[in-house]
Amino acid sequence: MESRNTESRDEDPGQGAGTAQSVVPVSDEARSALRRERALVADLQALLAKSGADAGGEAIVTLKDALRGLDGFFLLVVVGEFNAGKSSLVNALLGATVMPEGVTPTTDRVTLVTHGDEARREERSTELSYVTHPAARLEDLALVDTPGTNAVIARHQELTERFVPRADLVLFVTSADRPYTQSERTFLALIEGWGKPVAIVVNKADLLESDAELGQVIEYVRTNARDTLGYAPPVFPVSARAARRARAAGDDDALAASGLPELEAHLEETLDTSKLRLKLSNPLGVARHVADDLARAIDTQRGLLEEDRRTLEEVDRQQSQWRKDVRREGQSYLDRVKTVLLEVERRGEVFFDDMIRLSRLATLVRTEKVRAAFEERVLKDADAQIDTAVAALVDWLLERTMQQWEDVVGFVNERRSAGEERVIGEVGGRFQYDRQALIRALSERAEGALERFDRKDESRRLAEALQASVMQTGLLQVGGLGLGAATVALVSSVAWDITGIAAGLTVMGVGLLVLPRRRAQAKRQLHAQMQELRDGLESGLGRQVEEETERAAERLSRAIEPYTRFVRTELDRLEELQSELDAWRTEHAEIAALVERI
Ligand SMILES: Nc1nc2c(ncn2[C@@H]2O[C@H](COP(=O)(O)OP(=O)(O)OP(=O)(O)O)[C@@H](O)[C@H]2O)c(=O)[nH]1
Ligand SMILES: [Mg+2]
Repeated sequence: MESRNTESRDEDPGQGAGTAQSVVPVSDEARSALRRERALVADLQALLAKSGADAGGEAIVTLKDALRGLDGFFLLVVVGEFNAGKSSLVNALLGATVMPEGVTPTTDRVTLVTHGDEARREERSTELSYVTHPAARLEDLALVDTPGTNAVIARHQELTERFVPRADLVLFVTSADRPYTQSERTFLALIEGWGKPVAIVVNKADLLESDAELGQVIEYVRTNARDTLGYAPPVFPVSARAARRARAAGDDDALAASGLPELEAHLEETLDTSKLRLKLSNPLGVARHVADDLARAIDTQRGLLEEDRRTLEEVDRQQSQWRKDVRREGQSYLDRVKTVLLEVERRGEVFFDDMIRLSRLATLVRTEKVRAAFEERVLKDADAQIDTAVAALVDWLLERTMQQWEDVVGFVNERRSAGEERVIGEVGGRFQYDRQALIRALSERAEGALERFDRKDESRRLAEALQASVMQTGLLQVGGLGLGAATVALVSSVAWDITGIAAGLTVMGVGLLVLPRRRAQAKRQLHAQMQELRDGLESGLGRQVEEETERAAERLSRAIEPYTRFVRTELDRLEELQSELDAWRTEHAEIAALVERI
């Protein structure tokens, strides 16, 4: 994107050396309109600056130029396709050969012709020439000849298009032998977009055989121009060539026949009656055009942001769904661990039934043997099974966390491409830049999170965290040595009890009264221990899973947060901008109505 000097253009046609040509407001109304206009344009400049939409600063410069134009010449700008006879018309209007004419694209720079005591030409740059000429007509206005449009040389069209906003009145020249082409229609629409008043000249009228043909051409041009402009502009058939010749020969009839005097009369009348109004209308038209562009930029930005917001909401929705899923799925892993403990308890019951009986008395008093039997028959590989279940939990949790980031990468990449194909000017430079930088950063972070995701490391960390919470339940002490020792102590005490009690009781009595109670007591104790273990494990592991989930969710929202914030603040900013622009439009309409009455 080409960036241009935002201070001012280095050339400033329209700024006259003398102020005789500048428009001095004569009435209070005009003065008030002028004052409000300046404020209005300043407001728009402020809005533009605030919006960041004017990437190259071009609109600001255009507005500045329009304001400066208020103090300058009334600019009658002659435009049209190459070879239509613009330069010839300028020469005819001045009654002198001021501009070179030619059958190939001739005029290669914008040429400002103003009044001067002697004819002089000054090439200001490759884009602009200043010409002075003593013609009386130039005391009222400055004539601007422009390079032709639709020429092979694209730069010509560009120069002219860039000059259009400065015109106070546009003379649109079309050639009678190829009236109103498609590209002329496009160009006229552009002029209308700047709110310029237009008069159309059908030049080279001498090329047509008859008045009837000329009438047809005029009707054709008028109808089509009306379609483009929305109103019927004045259309003047002219032969610039015939007018020049007639003037040189002093032939009034021929001059009248050339059509030029009618055009001149129209120009004079316009200047007499509407010069000030047109002059004051110029910045209004330019400002409206700039405001329309701004409104479009706001719309585009808003559209993009609304989509972004929808996507972020979708991510949010996915996120809470993810949490729900993780919680639910996590429960089934916890159940696996609990099942291992339930199995231990069940085996314990069988063990007690089998162990605590009279016939086992001899074994029961041998602590070591009881312990070995308990470990072999009850505990078995419960430890290893719990380890396996916890490892499965770790794997699953890792899988789920990574998947969450993968989803984010997917959505971010989708948003990343959105808006990228838009032209900077259409969206706004700062906005576009910020948004893309944010999304890129987010995308990189999400992808980085996946890449850096060292499965081994992360799974070791998770496994350690989960095992720590298994430890905290005391499973290892009870389950390993601890559980064995406690049970063995319990069983042994039963054994001593029985032997003690047995001294005063019959064997029958022991078998019937003491043993069932002791068995039940042992089972209750084991059950209570196991219950406590299960609860401890469930809440410990559950909390751990919950914490991990929170952690992952938090990491993700932290990554997305700058983007979310951007979308929110930008939407707020746009809303504010939009309402300011609406207020601005109201003021614009009021001033336009005021100017219309002048
Ligand atoms: N028959 C006829 N030819 C004309 C008339 N006006 C201009 N021409 C010729 O048309 C050709 C182009 O005229 P220019 O005035 O150079 O046209 P222009 O629109 O300025 O062209 P560019 O500067 O290239 O954009 C020249 O050969 C002129 O002599 C006219 O009224 N009748
Ligand atoms: Mg020319």
